[in-house]
Amino acid sequence: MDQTIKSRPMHAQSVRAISECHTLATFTEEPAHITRRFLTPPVHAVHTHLRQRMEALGMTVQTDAAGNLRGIHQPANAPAKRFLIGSHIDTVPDAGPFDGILGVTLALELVEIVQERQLPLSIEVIAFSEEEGVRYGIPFLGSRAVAGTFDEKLLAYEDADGIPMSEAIRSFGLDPTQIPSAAIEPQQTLGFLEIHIEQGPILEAEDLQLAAVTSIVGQTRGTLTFTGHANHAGTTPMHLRHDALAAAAEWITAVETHANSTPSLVATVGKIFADPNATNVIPGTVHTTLDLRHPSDPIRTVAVEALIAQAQSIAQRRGLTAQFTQTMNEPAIPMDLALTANLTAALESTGLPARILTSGAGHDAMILAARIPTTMLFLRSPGGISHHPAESVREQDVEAALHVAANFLERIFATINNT
Ligand code: HGY
Ligand code: MN
Ligand code: MN
Repeated sequence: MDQTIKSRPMHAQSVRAISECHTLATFTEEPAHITRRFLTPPVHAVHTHLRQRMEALGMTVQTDAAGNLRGIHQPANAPAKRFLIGSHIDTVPDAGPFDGILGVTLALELVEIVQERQLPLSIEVIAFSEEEGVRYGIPFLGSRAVAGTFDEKLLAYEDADGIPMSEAIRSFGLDPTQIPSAAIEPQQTLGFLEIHIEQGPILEAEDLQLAAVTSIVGQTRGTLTFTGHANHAGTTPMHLRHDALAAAAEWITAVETHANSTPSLVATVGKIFADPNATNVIPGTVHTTLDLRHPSDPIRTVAVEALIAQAQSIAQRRGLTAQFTQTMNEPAIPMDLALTANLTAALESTGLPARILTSGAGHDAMILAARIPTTMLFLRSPGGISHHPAESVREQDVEAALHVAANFLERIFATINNT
C-alpha cells in the first residue's frame, strides 16, 4: 500500500491554521492589542485551547515546568525516536497574530495530515512558553528548558512588577525545580522543524512564498545606563549640566551611524527610560537597551565593544558615566545541512524554488540547533511587516507551507524506514 501522504489540497487545513491564530490572538493581556508575555493569565486560555485540539488528535499532552505545552503523537508501534515541530506562543507588546503561534497551529495540522499513515517515529508538537524575552528580558526560556540549557540563576530575575521568575512559574501552577526534567533526550530526538513567518521583506521583494533557513544570525542584547546629575531645568546653565538623556541621544545616533556603516549589521535601541522622567528636571539617569545582530560573531563582538567604548567616551566628555550590562549573547548558528537539504528538496518537489535565507530574527530553533538537528521553513511576510498588528500571511503561502512540510516529513520517514 502506498504509504506516502497523498499530495492533496490542503486548503481547509490552511484556512483553519490561520483562523486558529486569530482565535488565539484574542487571549491577550491587553484587550485592544495582542500582548501575551511569559506565563501571564491569557497563556492559560491558549493552553486550554491547544490542549483540546491536541487531545482531539489523540495526542498525549503535558505542560512542562518551564510552561511549554507539549503534545506527542505516538503511533501504535511506539517508536522510541521522535521528531519535534513547534514554535512559541508568547508575543511582543502590540504584536501581530502570526509570529510564533502559526508554527504551532501548522504543526497540529501536520499531525492530523500524517496520522493517516503508519509512522516510523513519534511526533512531538511544542508550544514554547517564552521566546521574545519581554517579561524577564531574557528570551528563549522555554526552548532553553527543552534543550537542557536553562540556567537556574534566571529564576531569580524579576519582572517590571518585581515578580521573580520562580514565582511566576509557581503562580502558573508549575514547579520550577522540575525544569531540568523538561529537557529532551538528544539521542532519541531526530530533529526539530520550526515553521515561521520571515518577518522581513526579502520573500515579498522576490515574489516568493517560502524559503528554507540555512542559518540564524548571532545576537547580543544588553542595557546601557548613562548616569549624570539630575538638576533644575530652569536654573542650571547649559555648561554646568550632566544631562543623561542628551548623552543617550548622542549615543543612540552613534549606534545608528555605526550600523549603517557596517554591512549586514543591525542595531536597535528599543527601550529608553529617563529618571526622574519629569519635564522640568534634567534627567540624572537614563536606561537604554541595545539589540545588535550580525551573521558573523567576530564582527558582532567588535561592534558591541566599539559601541560601549563610544558610550563611555560620550559620557566622559559630558561628565557622566556609562555602564553596559549584557543580558544575552547568542552565537550565530547554522541549520542542520541534511535536514535543510530535505527541506529544499521538498520545496522543489512541490514546484517551488529552493530559496534559502539567513534569518535576521532569532528563533527557538537557534537554541534547539545547539543540541539536535534543526531547520526552519519561512513563509512570506506581506509588506515585510512583523512585531506589529499589521503582520499578515497569505492563505496560499500557508497551504504551500503545509505541502512542503508534509513532503519534508515524508523524506524524514523514508530515511528511517531505509535504516
Ligand atoms: O527578536 C527576534 O528576533 C524574534 O522575533 N524574537
Ligand atoms: Mn518575535
Ligand atoms: Mn517569533
